[in-house]
Amino acid sequence: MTKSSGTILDGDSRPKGLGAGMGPSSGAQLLVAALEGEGVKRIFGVPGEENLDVVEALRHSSIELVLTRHEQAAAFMAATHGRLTGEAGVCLATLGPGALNLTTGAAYALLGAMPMVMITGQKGVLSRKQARFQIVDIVSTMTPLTKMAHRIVGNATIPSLVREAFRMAHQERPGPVHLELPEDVAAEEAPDVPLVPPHPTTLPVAHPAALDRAAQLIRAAQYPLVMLGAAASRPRLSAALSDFVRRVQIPFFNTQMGKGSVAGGSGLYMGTAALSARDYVHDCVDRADLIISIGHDTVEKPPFLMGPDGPTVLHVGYIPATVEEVYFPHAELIGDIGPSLALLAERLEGNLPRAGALLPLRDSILAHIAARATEHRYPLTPQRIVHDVRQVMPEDGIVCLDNGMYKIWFARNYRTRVANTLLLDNALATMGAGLPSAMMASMLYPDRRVLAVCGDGGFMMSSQELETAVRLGLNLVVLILEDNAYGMIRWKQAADGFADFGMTFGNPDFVTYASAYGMKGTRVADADGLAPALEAAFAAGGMHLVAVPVDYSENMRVLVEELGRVRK
Ligand SMILES: Cc1ncc(C[n+]2csc(CCOP(=O)(O)OP(=O)(O)O)c2C)c(N)n1
Ligand SMILES: [Mg+2]
Repeated sequence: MTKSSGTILDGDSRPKGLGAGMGPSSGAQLLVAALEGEGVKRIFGVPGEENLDVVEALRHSSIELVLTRHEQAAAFMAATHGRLTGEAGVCLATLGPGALNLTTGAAYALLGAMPMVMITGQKGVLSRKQARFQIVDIVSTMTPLTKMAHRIVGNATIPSLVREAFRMAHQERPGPVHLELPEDVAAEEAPDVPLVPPHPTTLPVAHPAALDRAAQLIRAAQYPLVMLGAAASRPRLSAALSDFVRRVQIPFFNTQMGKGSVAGGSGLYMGTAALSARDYVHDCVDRADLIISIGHDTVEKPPFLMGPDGPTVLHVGYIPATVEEVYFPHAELIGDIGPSLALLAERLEGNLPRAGALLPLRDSILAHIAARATEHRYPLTPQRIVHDVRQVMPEDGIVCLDNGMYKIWFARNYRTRVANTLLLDNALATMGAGLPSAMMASMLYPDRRVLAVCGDGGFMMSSQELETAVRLGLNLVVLILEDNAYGMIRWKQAADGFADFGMTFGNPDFVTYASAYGMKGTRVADADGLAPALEAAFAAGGMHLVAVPVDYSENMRVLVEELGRVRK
């Protein structure tokens, strides 16, 4: 057994990866070589002493180690890498406390179907020189939070396990996987085993019989409506999906996570279901006799509630629908969604006289949603904030939301014309992911405007990552909505008839807070100040924080009184 770091990998002169006929000589080096073989460019994380062999191998690799200030942020970033590119993001943590800090990120990726690979360290397994110090059964902890959780106990298995981990992470339905590499296994000499290279895969397309059945249902419908769900936002799908909608001309609405998946101003958008019932978009949902539900994933808060007398639902998905009390499709079209939809469009194009039967409802739905968007009030209304943000964001700009009351307003009111330009989490719906997800978007798309939108509660759950963002030299604007409260819960409390209790807090002066990180900060001081502040922040480049006071009395007025009931 040799501790290889510093002996074989001497200095910085070694070629990247496995070059120059020099095979990896430790488990850690073999792991890093396998990650390079998967095309990994960056690893996000917080190492511990149990990862030091891996860190040393990374030092000599082509992979960049991106330190974060909390493991949770590393996982949110890696998951968002997977969500935006379709390629698993990778994060790294040490044993026990470090690995436990990845768990919320694991759940975020599992519920959100985001491919991610988590690597954690562990004390030696061949001997126990530190008894049970810091030892937690992380593989068991990760098992219900991942598609696969595995301890590496022998270096010969590393190439196949890494390949299997990426295969599992990417395979529909995508998600997180976990590999634990104990420090003595990492340091142990690696046998001469070849890497397992990835190969291109092609998903099966829906069966002709299923396509015929689906086409028949759609042709028979008097009021057909398309619903685009979370899986409609898979990066590989956007062109095919837009093409399908253009060819069949059936109006569509989307779930929160399906937003933007049809490109451009199709004229067929009927709204976003941010609530489960009785929002304006449900005017058309309630009238539809057939809903073609593309990529719906029941991790999302239900976009409509199926009942015994509701419309027929045709589920189009990479995988079959999960049956729920509120979602039990009557027919399914399963297979690679893009090519399956192309075959379906062939059967339908030019042959659907009732395609646009629900379109007459469109203007009134969209007009209701756009109401009061420019109201001159201070603190600003949520509608005004959404409106002003849309004004300064180009079509390809990316808005990344944390979780709070404003998410409902952005989901309902923010119009998107490009896939994955409003990133929100309607699956785990965790606070704290907004800033890290925006950091990842900004790293991947440095030429696009990226805006994180956070409540004053959620922002403070990951605000330490401002240091990471400044250190990485990112261009990013962070908008904080200040109500000095956990506003969403305060709203629910009021809507449910409880007394106003226990939901308010104080805040730091966000402008001073920003300057402590070496970034610029602005506080919006009047009703017309938001758009110019955001514009100036983007124009200046670099990291910028904008704080805006928000008036949440609109929550009650619109979402409870106007829409006629309290929603769960
Ligand atoms: C990690 C986590 N803790 C608690 C919650 C429950 N929760 C949902 S929204 C919310 C309040 C969010 O407050 P803030 O970020 O200030 O946004 P606001 O609603 O005030 O705009 C809470 C506590 C959650 N979703 N995630
Ligand atoms: Mg708040």
